[in-house]
Amino acid sequence: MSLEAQYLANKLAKGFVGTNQIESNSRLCMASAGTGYKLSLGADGPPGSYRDFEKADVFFVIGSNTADCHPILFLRMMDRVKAGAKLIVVDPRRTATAEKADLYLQIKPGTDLALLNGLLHLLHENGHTDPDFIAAHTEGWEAMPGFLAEYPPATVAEITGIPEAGIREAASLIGRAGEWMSLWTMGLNQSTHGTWNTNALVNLHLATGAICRSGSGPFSLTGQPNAMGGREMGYMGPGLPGQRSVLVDEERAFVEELWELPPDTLRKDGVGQGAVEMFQKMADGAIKACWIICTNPVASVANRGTVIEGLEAADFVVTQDVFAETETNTYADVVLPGAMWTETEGVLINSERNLTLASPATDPPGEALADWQIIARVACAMGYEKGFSYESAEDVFEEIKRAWNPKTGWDLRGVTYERLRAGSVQWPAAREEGPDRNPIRYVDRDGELSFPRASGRAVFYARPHIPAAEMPDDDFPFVLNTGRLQHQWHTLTKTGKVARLNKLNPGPFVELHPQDARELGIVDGDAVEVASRRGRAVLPAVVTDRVRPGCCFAPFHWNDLFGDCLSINAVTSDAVDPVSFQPELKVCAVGLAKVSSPRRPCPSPSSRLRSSTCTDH
Ligand SMILES: Nc1nc2c(c(=O)[nH]1)N[C@H]1C(S)=C(S)[C@@H](COP(=O)(O)OP(=O)(O)OC[C@H]3O[C@@H](n4cnc5c(=O)[nH]c(N)nc54)[C@H](O)[C@@H]3O)O[C@H]1N2
Ligand SMILES: Nc1nc2c(c(=O)[nH]1)N[C@H]1C(S)=C(S)[C@@H](COP(=O)(O)OP(=O)(O)OC[C@H]3O[C@@H](n4cnc5c(=O)[nH]c(N)nc54)[C@H](O)[C@@H]3O)O[C@H]1N2
Ligand SMILES: [Mo]
Repeated sequence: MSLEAQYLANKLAKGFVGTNQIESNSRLCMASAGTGYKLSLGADGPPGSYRDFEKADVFFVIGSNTADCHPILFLRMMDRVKAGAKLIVVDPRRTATAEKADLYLQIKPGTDLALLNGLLHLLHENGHTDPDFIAAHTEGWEAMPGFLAEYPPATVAEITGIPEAGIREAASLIGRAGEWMSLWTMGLNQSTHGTWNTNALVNLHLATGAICRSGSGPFSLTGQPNAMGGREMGYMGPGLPGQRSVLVDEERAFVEELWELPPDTLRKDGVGQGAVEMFQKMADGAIKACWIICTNPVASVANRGTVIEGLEAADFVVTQDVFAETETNTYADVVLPGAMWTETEGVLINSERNLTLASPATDPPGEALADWQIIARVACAMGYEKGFSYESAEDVFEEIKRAWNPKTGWDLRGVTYERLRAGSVQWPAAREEGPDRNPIRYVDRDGELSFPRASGRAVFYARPHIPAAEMPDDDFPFVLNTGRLQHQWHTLTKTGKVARLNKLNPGPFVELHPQDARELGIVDGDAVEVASRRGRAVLPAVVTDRVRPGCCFAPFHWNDLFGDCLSINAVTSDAVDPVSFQPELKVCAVGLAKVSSPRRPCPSPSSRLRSSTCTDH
């Protein structure tokens, strides 16, 4: 969704319908990073920029398959690596990214907190921290040395499965680096302690003073193209535009004024606990109707059985998509035709706060309209003409700019459609005549650093290692990891229609280690049942030592449109992080078994939707 559509969806829900029940796929994606940043630094969003890639001496890539999922950035990083920078990769699966590492740490799934604490233990022990930075710009360090004493290399090696030498080598590379960056994505976020992962990673930067200066900093790679914009528009949970929240009195008052609403219109109650809970509430009958825009939750939400139950129980379901056939549209009473970003105008904001104006390359087909227009028209038809009579996306953007937030530095005041037509602009952008690039946050014009917290200081949080919510046991002895492939995008509504991409990544599979395959009597291509406490999928085996023994991996791209028993989200766990409410999509306990009946070939994409219940194969 464009920034304008995200903004209007939230304005309609919170400002006019009067519900705080709005969620977005960021809850499956960036919620933990966003929540972690807010706690550690005071505001959401990375403090640095892509420019930092050109100055870093060490890249610490953890829980991110950058090569496949952020390929352009990966090439930028590899240019720097070719020039001598060192690349450390932490991932339980030996990905294309890991293949390029100077130091690859094949971590046991879900044990990153132990590693991060263990690295800080060594940085401290080796005298590689920056006491001046700690004293001037942080709080909470006093508690750290005692806490870190619990994470000596031998203990960390035991918990993480990473050899002690590898842990020491990583700490030494980071400690000796002049500038270093950490990059992370879903391997850290999609965890029941995802927020803590961000805190522990930020701790490393605070302790070494490697933050808010060129070439250094914690850098979460955003998933969806405009998911940063969405976070800034407050399109999930308690969010309000300009990095605000309904939970803060002054922020509600500010937005009531912006939206020309009487004081105390916005509710502070009824804020939910994430997307998973929202579907549970639908299943329980507490939520009666929903409008799903630009997301395909029947395929993408953890433990999707709850989503299906919710949609079946709801009185009224509206979906709004650019394609007629999606797993979720099947459950809709009304389907609204959205236009694609290539057919409309709208602003998108990327990981490094960079605003780009998309302009139409072609007209939308049939009755399709830009998402913001559909939302505005529905709002007007509901009687809210006063708040939703916009002539253009640009009108909406001009209103969005008024949500400038001096507290977090969120500032688009200097950005106009006209300026964006000439090129992209990175916020904070206060003035039209200001620079297009504003690469470092929290540093004022005199070079003074102040974090957006009352004390101006960032915080060290001591975050102990705890196991994932669901660990393997006798019934479900394997750990399932899920994620992406280089040539497919999420639920395949777009890439699944491109023959060339389907040739490169033709179908679903489950990877398992040769040792496990031998014990289970499985060879390449065998149909394997992947079953958890919640459901099952049947996928062809790929036997590979890319995964650790005891672990398996399946991409989540293929779902009901492609056949029965393919949806890995019928299997995944919906246990959530108690702080960010982000579900655990990377660790869940499963059983693996060879399916003896001959495997049916995977049908090609077809219009025929299969039943969502997977009974027989
Ligand atoms: N080709 C392609 N690119 C994409 C997308 C796509 O669908 N296709 N989607 C976009 C979106 S929205 C997102 S969010 C990003 C996601 O980008 P990534 O997060 O890089 O991709 P994933 O494959 O979900 O997972 C990343 C890695 O986390 C690892 N991992 C699993 N468990 C753990 C763990 O416990 N610890 C650690 N350290 N690592 C672990 C996995 O093995 C995997 O290699 O990609 C974006 N880019
Ligand atoms: N098992 C497992 N599950 C996961 C993940 C994982 O790693 N493992 N990752 C999670 C993450 S990080 C993410 S971001 C989610 C992604 O999950 P989703 O957002 O549900 O996945 P998409 O396939 O990107 O769905 C986008 C939908 O919007 C439609 N669409 C595209 N463009 C437009 C437009 O301009 N307007 C409208 N109205 N519709 C449009 C598409 O056709 C599609 O139906 O998946 C999550 N689910
Ligand atoms: Mo994502």
